[in-house]
Amino acid sequence: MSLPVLGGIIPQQFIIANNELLTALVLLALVAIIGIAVSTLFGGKKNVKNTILITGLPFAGKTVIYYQISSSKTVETVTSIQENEAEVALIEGKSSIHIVDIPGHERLRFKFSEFMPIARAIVFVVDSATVSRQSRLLAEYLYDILSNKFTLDEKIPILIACNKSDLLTAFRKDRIQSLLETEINKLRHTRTAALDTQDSDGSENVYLGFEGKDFSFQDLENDVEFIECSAENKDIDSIKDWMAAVVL
Ligand SMILES: Nc1nc2c(ncn2[C@@H]2O[C@H](COP(=O)(O)OP(=O)(O)OP(=O)(O)O)[C@@H](O)[C@H]2O)c(=O)[nH]1
Ligand SMILES: [Mg+2]
Repeated sequence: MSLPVLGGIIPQQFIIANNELLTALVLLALVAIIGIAVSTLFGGKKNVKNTILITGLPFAGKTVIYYQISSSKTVETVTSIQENEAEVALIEGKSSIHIVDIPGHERLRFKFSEFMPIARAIVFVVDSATVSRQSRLLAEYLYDILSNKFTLDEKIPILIACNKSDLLTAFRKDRIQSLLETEINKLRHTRTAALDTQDSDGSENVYLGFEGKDFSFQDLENDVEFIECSAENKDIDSIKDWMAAVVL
């Protein structure tokens, strides 16, 4: 029997067993299968965004912090030459998060951009004792992170962890914040003077903050928080709490 279901939309040679109703049902089933596949694929991607990146310049304390969070151990470290990755259950009973410690070496630091598509949050670790000497380098790396396409589009929250607060020469977080703001302010002009193209690491030549106003982290759409910590003293609960809060 042949019902005029497809009304001649599909050429006769594609009609299964000469039955339009059967053909229509098969088509519907195909559309449903494709729909389910697409929603699983894209719905799943959202769940994949449970990665927290630990970034910062060399010697800031990233790997020590990474091991304290992932295995509650204090380890002797050497300069990282590749990233460390772990699944960590920050809150008992809650699903685990993926933590990635990115090497700080200038030739490896770009790797942070490879993880940006799955990044939920970023911890930027600063050595509070050398911050005045390193302010330019810190601002440059931070600028790359803040102007990254994913940071901007998804308003990725950023924690600036002012580590090594146990050292007598360590700067307090307020001073670190204003040093970084001053340095980023200077960088804004040079960065935006470059050609209006996207860099290979995915950072765009965006002007951070408002034109005609000194740069302030408060002017960003991202939530940027500063905390003081000391991996040496195992005083990193503020990092763990922040991580737990952003993935909730
Ligand atoms: N005093 C003090 N030293 C620390 C603290 N955290 C880390 N360190 C020391 O700083 C040095 C560098 O620590 P790492 O964790 O290896 O540094 P990193 O940021 O991973 O460095 P790269 O892998 O080179 O990017 C080590 O000697 C640590 O013991 C801290 O809170 N206080
Ligand atoms: Mg390291």
